[in-house]
Amino acid sequence: MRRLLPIAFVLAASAALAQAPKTFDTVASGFERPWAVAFLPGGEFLVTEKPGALRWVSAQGRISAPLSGLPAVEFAGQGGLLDVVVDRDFERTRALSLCFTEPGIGADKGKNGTALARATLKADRSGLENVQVVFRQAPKLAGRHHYGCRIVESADGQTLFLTLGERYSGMKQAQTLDNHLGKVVRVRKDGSAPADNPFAQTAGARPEIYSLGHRNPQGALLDADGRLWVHEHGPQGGDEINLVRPGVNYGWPVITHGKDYGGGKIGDGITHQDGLEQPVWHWTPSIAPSGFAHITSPAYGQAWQGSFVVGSLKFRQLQRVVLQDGRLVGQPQVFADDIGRVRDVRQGPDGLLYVLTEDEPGRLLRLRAAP
Ligand SMILES: [Ca+2]
Repeated sequence: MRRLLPIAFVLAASAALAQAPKTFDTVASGFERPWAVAFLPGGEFLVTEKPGALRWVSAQGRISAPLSGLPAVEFAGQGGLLDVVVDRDFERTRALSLCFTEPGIGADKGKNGTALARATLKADRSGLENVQVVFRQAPKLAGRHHYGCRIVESADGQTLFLTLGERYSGMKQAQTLDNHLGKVVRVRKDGSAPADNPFAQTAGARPEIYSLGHRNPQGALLDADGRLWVHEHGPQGGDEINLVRPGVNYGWPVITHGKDYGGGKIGDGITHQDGLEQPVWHWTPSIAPSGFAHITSPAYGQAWQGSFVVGSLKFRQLQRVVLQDGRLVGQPQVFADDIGRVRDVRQGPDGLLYVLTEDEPGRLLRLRAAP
């Protein structure tokens, strides 16, 4: 009897593994450095490419020529055309948001920064119209790193959250309120700051700031309970998941669970300090997280419903995490390995997971539902 117990356990475990969804179908292939996917009615998509093209993708996977009407985008290093999100009421309004690296002009010539544009998609899907840059990260800096740039529409559709990296050279400024480096901001769709933002009444503070002390957040979402989560790239180690609350300081670069490239200390080399929020989870070594999805659909079975999925550029993986009561339960689970450098992962309106991989040829993948 004693010897049977471990055998039964192994059988049960392998049966559970066999049921884990891991079959991907290729929806479309041939993108150049795809960065974000948005979902249109009728099973169509919009996909951004970092070099600057926005493409429409038919339900059959046909990729269009670049859409017309985009604002000027600077493509260099980590910058380019980055996120795209369509409004909750897109079917009625055809309204969407884009974020991208905007080249500086005039006194800012030679510098760049993250910017947020609003636009409407033409009815024939050939281009954008009513394009307006409504928010610009300040200050613009020279350099090609840490743009952040994930957009999340609030549940009531009235405001947008935008994640902003500290541009690497602006890391110390992630701790001060007179700039948008290393921040999550919350703006109305015309770019103005709501009066109930946490620092809207603080003298000298940028009124758009919602949270501070971030490094380079490239995954963001609202969960089914309306909470805002981000993940962010650490330095060498110390990638983080954070539950974002208004006015909270997430610590970078004063505290971090990572080290400087080459292994040196960052600042005083401390991981905790009063008044600075600890991450809900941190990865060492770094996985280079990009893309963040919340599985609300039953497509992948009961055990997966309610969990979250993080893409890894570095390990070419998807990891599933369970976040409950503001903390991570257990460990992240790798369920798709070596599928390419994952740039984006989202749940589509059909309840299935869609994944963008940026290796040549860039692909849009769909995870098949559990059998
Ligand atoms: Ca932190």
